[in-house]
Amino acid sequence: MRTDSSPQTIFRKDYTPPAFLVDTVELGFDLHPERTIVANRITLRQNPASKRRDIVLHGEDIELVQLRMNGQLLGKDDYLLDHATLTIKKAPAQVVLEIETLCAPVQNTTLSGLYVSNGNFFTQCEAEGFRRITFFPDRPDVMAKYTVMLRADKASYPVLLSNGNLIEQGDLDDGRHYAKWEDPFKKPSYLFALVAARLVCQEETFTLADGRDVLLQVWVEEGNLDKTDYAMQSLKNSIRWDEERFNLELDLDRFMIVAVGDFNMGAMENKGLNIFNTKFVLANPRTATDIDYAGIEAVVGHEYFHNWTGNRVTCRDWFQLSLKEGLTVFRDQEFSADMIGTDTGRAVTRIDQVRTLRQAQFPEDAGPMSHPVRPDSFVEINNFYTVTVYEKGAEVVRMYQTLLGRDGFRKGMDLYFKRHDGQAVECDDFRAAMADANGRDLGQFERWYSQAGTPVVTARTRYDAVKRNFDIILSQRCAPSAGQQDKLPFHIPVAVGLLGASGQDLPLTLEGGKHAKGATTIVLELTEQEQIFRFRNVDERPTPSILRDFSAPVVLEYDYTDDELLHLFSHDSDPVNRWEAGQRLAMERLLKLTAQVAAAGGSDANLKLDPTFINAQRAVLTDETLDAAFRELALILPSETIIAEQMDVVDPQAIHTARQFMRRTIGAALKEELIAQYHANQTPGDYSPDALSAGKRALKNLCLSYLMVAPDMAELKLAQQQFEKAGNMTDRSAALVAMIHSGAATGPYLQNFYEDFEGEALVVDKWFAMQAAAPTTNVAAVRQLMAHPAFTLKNPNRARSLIFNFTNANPSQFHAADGSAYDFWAEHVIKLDAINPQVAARLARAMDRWRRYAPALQAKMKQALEKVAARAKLSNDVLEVISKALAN
Ligand code: B3K
Ligand code: ZN
Repeated sequence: MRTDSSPQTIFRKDYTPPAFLVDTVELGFDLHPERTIVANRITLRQNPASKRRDIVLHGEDIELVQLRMNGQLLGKDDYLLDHATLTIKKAPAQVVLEIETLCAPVQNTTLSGLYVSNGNFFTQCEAEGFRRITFFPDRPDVMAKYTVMLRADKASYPVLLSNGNLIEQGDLDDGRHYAKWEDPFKKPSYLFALVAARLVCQEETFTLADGRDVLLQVWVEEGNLDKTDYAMQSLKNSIRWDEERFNLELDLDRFMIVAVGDFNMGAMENKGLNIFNTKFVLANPRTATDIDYAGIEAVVGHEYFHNWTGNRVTCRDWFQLSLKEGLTVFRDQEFSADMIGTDTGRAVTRIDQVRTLRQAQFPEDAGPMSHPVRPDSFVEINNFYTVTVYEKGAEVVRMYQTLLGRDGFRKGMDLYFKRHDGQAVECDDFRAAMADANGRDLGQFERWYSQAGTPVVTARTRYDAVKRNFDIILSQRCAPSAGQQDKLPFHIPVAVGLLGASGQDLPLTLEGGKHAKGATTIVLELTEQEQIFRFRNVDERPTPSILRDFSAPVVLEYDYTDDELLHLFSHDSDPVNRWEAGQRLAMERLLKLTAQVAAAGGSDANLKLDPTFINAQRAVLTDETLDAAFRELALILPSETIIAEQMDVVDPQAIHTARQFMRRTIGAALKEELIAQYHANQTPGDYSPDALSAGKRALKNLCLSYLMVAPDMAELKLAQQQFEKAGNMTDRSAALVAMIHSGAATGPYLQNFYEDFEGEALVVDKWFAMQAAAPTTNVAAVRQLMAHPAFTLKNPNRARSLIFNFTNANPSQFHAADGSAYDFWAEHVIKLDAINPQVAARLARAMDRWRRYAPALQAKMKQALEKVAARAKLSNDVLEVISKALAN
């Protein structure tokens, strides 16, 4: 909470090295929910790289009991203490500080620092939570060795965990016990963790590539041990994968994952002691969907991979966050793709990544919170754990691999670790390692880190039948963003292929290019504002397939004809561009239909969908040579949010009506084929989350959802039967969602689902989420759901399941003409802010794109934003988001 100081903007250019370095940290915890005593003994020494002599320690919401310097008790005149820092002026060169503080974990609803969840103790220190535990130079470039002594009541907290290795444990008086942990590696404070809890674990000994045996544990509450297999399997797969792909080994004797129900984000990579949101650990076929399983694999991988990219080599300052996050997301994406192992499987994961970028990152890049992958300033760093830093950051890392090749990328990684193991470094250091290891100049590539906004690449082509030349003229531009009026050209890899009339890939000869003979995809490097690329020996006018595999995070403009798009949609050997052609065909039509609905005052009475499009959809749906997972993606229409991003003035109701019309029309026209595919893609037998089975379920359930747009009795029955007979959560929840979205009476089914899963918090979250996102659920219905006894604002998963799914995934209701949902939003940003500023600030961002709506909606949105802004007591988190939204 903002108390006696107004928010300060912190700038990357103001970085200075720490005045003092910390060598060792000895922490002692006497854990008690109301009153925990923390004893902290740190050895510090002057940093030769700094001229300053003051020791500056951060501290927040903790009470200082006692402070000693080199054995001497310090009095109030010996240091300066304010709400955020403790400063000792002109300290000696070598210092031992002994600091005793008090905190009240059970009162800590922010879930940052030390807190209590369901009676157990957990910590979350990234980015700046360690200062809520003890006074410390809480910045990532201060790396130290930690020893941790935990003491707590043995009956209530039988399990005591911290980073590294357990070196001692035993009983104390009064029913208490202790455990002492030592982390052999130097680490920044944000990677500290402790757990004191009543938990049980699944454990296993695992042999590393070098023959060493390590202990792997997954800790959960009793009663959840039947849901830990997949997390454990994913952990073992992650360890193996990092050994094989990057030659990186687990460096500890023990690696633990602990699940907690109250958690602000997905998971946290604390050294040797990863703490996870239960959502990304717990799964069995009865409670978890295919998407949940995929999420567990990705997040377990992600946190494990951080052990090298983030922990061994960490960030110099928080502006460098993407150094570890972009790289680690890229690594987890590659891991998930390799786990599927097929080319189409890999493409399907790539398509998912493109959808996320368009759904969330492109809008962020074009909105008030727009920032470069390496931001230049922030008020609250927690607001910068964004899709830009993570997902666009991963795209930037992927482009190195596209430009340098897989081997070149690996060389760059090897050099990066060779140079920087044990250090806190910058994004520039990573780029330098990539460049130096490959003898390449990547100077211009730096602009991907420093310039915000999504570049637009425009392509034109010309064919010379006499000379047999095909030219692709590429140009680039990027709209201005906050503080960046003029953008310089980016270094953009544009992968290109050319299709002949019968759909085959033409062998490519690029003028001036050095490519393997017979290559059918070539990466063009666009570095100037405009460039011409000439292909020789082209016998016929080809159809260009541009930006294959989505080789750069850009918007591609090319004036494709419908015929060309249909040609690509049926033949492109690059599955990502094949999918993309279908999206373009759909988007063109969706935008036209939306305009027609708007012009007709909201009516869909006279809309038409051309048979060409329907036939193309039919062809893909019934093409048994294609993976089910790919067919499903090819048939999903662009989301309402993505459609909205293409419009100058957004009309959410018209978009919804047009998209629903299109779905209903496809559903009716392809009814027979949809039913046939529904039956052909059943997955009888034991549930398995593998990609092939998951793909079948996805296609089958998409068929069901199309059939359920305007269902007849037989279709309704199909959904009801699936709901009743389903042997897994994927099918069960898909049937229920289809019923809810169809507007059919679902009361008893919802009730039945709730009763079956009342005791499974993650499934109750789904129950709230599916209702919140249904276009039939208005704000009044959401308010009613909030009165349900299972609802609470205090648990982030629960708050997100209902409130965020309504504000972010139900646009036609959130933007109801009377503005009532905006009032609801303002009310809950304010309520949540008093509990948990990080969660509140995420909700605050639902209004980011308010300026793009019709004037009447805009005015109401502005009012809601101003209502929040007018509150006297806002966290810096929310204040930053709201003031940026309102700023001109
Ligand atoms: N590094 C953490 C995120 C911490 C978020 C702090 N607000 C999880 C991850 O990216 O792996
Ligand atoms: Zn991460």
